[in-house]
Amino acid sequence: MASYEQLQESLIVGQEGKVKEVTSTLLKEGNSPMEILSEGLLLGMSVVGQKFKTGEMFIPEVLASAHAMSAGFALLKPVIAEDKLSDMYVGKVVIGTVQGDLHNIGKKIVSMILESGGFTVVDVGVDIPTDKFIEAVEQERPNLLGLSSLLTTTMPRMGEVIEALKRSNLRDKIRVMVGGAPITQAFADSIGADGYAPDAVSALDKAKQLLDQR
Ligand code: B1M
Repeated sequence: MASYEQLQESLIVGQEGKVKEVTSTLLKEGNSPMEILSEGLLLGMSVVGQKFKTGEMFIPEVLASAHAMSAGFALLKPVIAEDKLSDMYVGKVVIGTVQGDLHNIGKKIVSMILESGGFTVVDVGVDIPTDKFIEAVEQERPNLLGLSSLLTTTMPRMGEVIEALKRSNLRDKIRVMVGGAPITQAFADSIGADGYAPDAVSALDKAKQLLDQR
């Protein structure tokens, strides 16, 4: 029998093949894909973050873990999509990571969970300049704009996007949700975002709540 601990350990040491194998076994053994994601992959990745911070792991090792995480996540994605919480169209979201920031994994997971909850998601990618977000909002006309940032140095870009929405007369047509490891509710409030979510599952709840408030 496979375990979440095994999955975490193989992710931490960046063994992509083993991560795929344990993820598949956990799925075959009937574990919930959302639980495999949160108890296995996400917990493993948070250990990677701590080890990176304390200097026990370096960028090439972190990247190996990130690749392993993506490989495991790719196996879960179709199953989570099949398991849709709702088939109803809830709304449209444009989501991206702000300029200067290349972190992709959390945003991808948030996108996937929003899709599984019935949202149509347009993921514009990472390192997205403010004007590209404005273009995407003008083009896609989403109900919600999602901004992700993992670096304290790129957090201010979120406020700049909100200011640019105001200048383009788009602010009152759209809800803005922010998230990422360094983001807090207090920061979200300070830049005038409509909502903040600490993780992907609460991002889905928050997104629905924000659209209900329209
Ligand atoms: Co970077 N990195 N990294 N990194 N990296 C962090 C963020 C860091 C906290 C590590 C540390 O020091 N402990 C630190 C930031 C410190 C700070 O700003 N205070 C850091 C640093 C310093 C850097 C570099 C500067 C390192 C360097 O080059 N010296 C560099 C910056 C590059 C750049 O962006 N310009 C860098 C590079 C990288 C890699 C490329 C090696 C790799 C990214 C690979 C990739 O994404 N393709 C990487 C990784 C993997 C990490 C850690 C270890 C893990 C991030 C991750 O994927 N977590 C990270 C440490 C950490 O966060 N613990 C770290 C898993 C993911 C599922 O969680 O992204 O938090 P997360 O997403 C969550 C929530 O935050 C939330 O939901 C998600 C799912 O539950 N969420 C939202 C995210 N977005 C949301 C949006 C929402 C709502 C919720 O609404 C729209």
